Amino acid sequence: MTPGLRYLPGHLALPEQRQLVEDLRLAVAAAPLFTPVMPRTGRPFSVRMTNLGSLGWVSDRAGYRYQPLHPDTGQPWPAIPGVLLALWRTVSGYSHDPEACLVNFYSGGARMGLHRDEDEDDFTAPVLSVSLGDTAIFRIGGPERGGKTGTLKLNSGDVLVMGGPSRLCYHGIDRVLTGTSTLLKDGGRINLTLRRVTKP
Ligand code: MD6
Ligand code: FE
Repeated sequence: MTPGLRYLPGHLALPEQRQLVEDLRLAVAAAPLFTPVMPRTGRPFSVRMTNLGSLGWVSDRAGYRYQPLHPDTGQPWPAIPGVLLALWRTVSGYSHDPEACLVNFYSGGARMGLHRDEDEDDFTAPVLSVSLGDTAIFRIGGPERGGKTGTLKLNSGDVLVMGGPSRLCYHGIDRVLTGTSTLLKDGGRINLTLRRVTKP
C-alpha cells in the first residue's frame, strides 16, 4: 500500500453511521446537492455534491475552487457535524480542525474519474474520507497520471486517510455496487472528505 495511506475498515460503528446520515439529511435540506460541471467543457459530473464547513469545494466552467457560500442558495455551508470533527481529531494526526467537508452522492452509475486533491494550500494535512451506504471500488495510483494503480473496496463505515506521500496520489471511484447496504433508504453511496484548506 502507498506510504501514508491508512485504511480503517469499519471504523465508524452503525450508530455513528446512522447519526451521520441524520445530520446529512438536515444539512442537505439547507445546502441542496448540486451537479458540478467540468471547467471549460461544462460536462456534468455523475456525482452530486454539497459541502459542510467554512469552505466548500466547487467546480464550474470557471474552474475548481473553495468558496464560503453555496453556489445556488448564496448561504454559508452548514457546520461540520460533531461525529466528523471527533473523527478528524482522533485519526488525522493534524493539530488544527478541517475547514471543508465535501459531500459526494453517488446514485445509479455514478463514478469519479482519477484525480488528485490539489486545490488546498496545505498539503501537510491529510484528506480523511468516510464512506456510507453502498460499497464502492476505489482506485489509487501514484503521484503521476498513467502509473500503476490498485483497487480497494470501500464499505459503509470505512475510513481512509490519505496523508504523507499518498496525499497527492491519483485516485477515483470505478463504480458503486448497487444494493450492498441498507443504510440509505433509497440506496446509493455517500462519500465525505474532510480537508484542511488554508495554512493555519
Ligand atoms: C470517493 N474519494 O470515495 C472519492 N479524495 O467517493 C476521494 O476522492 C478521496 O477517498 C481524497 C482522499 C480520500 C478520498
Ligand atoms: Fe479525491
